[in-house]
Amino acid sequence: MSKIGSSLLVPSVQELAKQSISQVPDRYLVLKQEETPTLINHGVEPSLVESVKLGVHDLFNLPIEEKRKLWQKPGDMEGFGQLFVVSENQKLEWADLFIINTLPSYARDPNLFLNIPQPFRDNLDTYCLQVGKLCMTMIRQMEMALKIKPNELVELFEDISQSMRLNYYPPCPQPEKVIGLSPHSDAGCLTFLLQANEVEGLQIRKDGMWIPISPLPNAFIVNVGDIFEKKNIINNNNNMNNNSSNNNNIITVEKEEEEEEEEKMENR
Ligand SMILES: O=C(O)CCC(=O)C(=O)O
Repeated sequence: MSKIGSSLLVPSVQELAKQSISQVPDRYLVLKQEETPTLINHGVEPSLVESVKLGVHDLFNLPIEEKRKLWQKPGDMEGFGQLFVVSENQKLEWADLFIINTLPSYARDPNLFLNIPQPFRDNLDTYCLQVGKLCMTMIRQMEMALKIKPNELVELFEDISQSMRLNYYPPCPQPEKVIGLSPHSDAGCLTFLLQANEVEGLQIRKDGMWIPISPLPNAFIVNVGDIFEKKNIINNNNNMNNNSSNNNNIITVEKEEEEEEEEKMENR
């Protein structure tokens, strides 16, 4: 499995924030974010989601000595650190990230995955499988909504890899002068963004305007990534415009009858 890229090593923002500094180091200062569907009733167990949130909280609160064991290695992207840092002069984001390949399981770095404390590691494992299943359900529904030949997208994306990014934004003494995460599009197929608490900050760009997104309990923000958009523009030039004009941004996953039957069988 090839690496997804690399990033220069950067310090822990969480540790920096602990130093009760009144001024943010120069490197974090910046001169100074589309409506995306919010997904509820998604089938990922609420208790599992809560355990994962707790696990993320505990992971970022590990002592720095423990976190160092999970830090990015030079030339690698997985672990604690930041993404796309290519120069020592580059402005940094006011965030600590933890990046990990999650599926297929053989793509996991055992040195990293097996060092994630329990029970978070097992919960993460189950969570990733459930989100992976949700992703395929969404893709099937998008095929129908976009009138794409059945299974065409499913076949394209069913073996796609899954990775996870945990973003932690420590309190900042000069919040107006930094940026938590720079404006970006997601490179992959679909992103399921789980907001861990009620703190607002996420903005999505639509029609040239940045729109604040208020966190909803037990909901995912679903972002269509670059790969999916490109594939659909090429394959579905005409249908795209005609069928994607649904203004209702709260969507629920309707389970297909077949899946419901499967579940009934499993629960017997
Ligand atoms: O942490 C957030 O609210 C935004 C996360 C995000 O856009 C990303 O990780 O790509």
